[in-house]
Amino acid sequence: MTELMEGPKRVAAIHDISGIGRCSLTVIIPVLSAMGVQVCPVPTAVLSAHTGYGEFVMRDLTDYITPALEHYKKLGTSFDCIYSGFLASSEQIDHCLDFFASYPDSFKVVDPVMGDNGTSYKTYTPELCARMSELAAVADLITPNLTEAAILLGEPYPDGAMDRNVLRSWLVRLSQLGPGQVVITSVPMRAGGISTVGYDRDKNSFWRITGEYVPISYSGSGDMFTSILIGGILGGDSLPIAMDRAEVFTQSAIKHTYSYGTPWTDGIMFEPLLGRLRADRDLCEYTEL
Ligand code: PXL
Repeated sequence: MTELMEGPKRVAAIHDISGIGRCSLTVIIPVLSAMGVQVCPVPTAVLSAHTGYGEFVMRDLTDYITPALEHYKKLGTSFDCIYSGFLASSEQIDHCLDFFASYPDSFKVVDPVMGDNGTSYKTYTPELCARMSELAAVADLITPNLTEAAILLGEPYPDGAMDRNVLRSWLVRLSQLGPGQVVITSVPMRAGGISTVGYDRDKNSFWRITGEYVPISYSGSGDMFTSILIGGILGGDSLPIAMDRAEVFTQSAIKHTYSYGTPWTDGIMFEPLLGRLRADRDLCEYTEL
């Protein structure tokens, strides 16, 4: 009889930790923990505040990832999933590649964090952006926003709403970089609304979840979305169900935050809502793209 693995699933999260502004590890750890998943943080940098503040203090931890990986290998630690995000240097691409290669059986998720709203983040060099496709190449799932999808494909940032067929071709082309599953977040659609769209190459299926437009984009929303997506998939969700789970919670956290009128830099307010991540509901809001 096959032995069932007991206990929470374990995710190595290769991201920065920012003191204020709710993003990366300060979102990923509580969200995945609330879903019953253990997060093992592998910090890429420590920042006083995320880069959207313009001014911040940053300590680059490029020399940390490889020794940490060596330690985990020595201990024989296994991870159900390895999830990379904000990186502090282009060398960290090599360190992430080593991490992924050391765990061939883990579910590999790359959030190719590089920018938003058509511009790249302050600390992201052209070299770091150019090398992000090397990480995408080894991933099972990537979750770029529209800006990051355009950078990965070498396309200009779309200056208007997107057509369904163009979007389908972007999803397929991103998958041709390597990953079997691709999810693009925050896409303004020509048919109306802001959508999250997904593609599963093995099933040759395209999915779309339509969200409500809120005129402000809070830091950490993408980290929240991808964390819930991972928690759902590790719990057995299909891609569209996990997308729906992630979209519904993230939307409700965005609306919750909006009601307080806080600046976008304060990030997505989720603390009062975390308990809901455990709640069951019908996850059938998706449609075919
Ligand atoms: O949420 C993406 C992100 C993660 N980490 C840092 C950031 C950002 C986006 O601004 O600045 C430090």
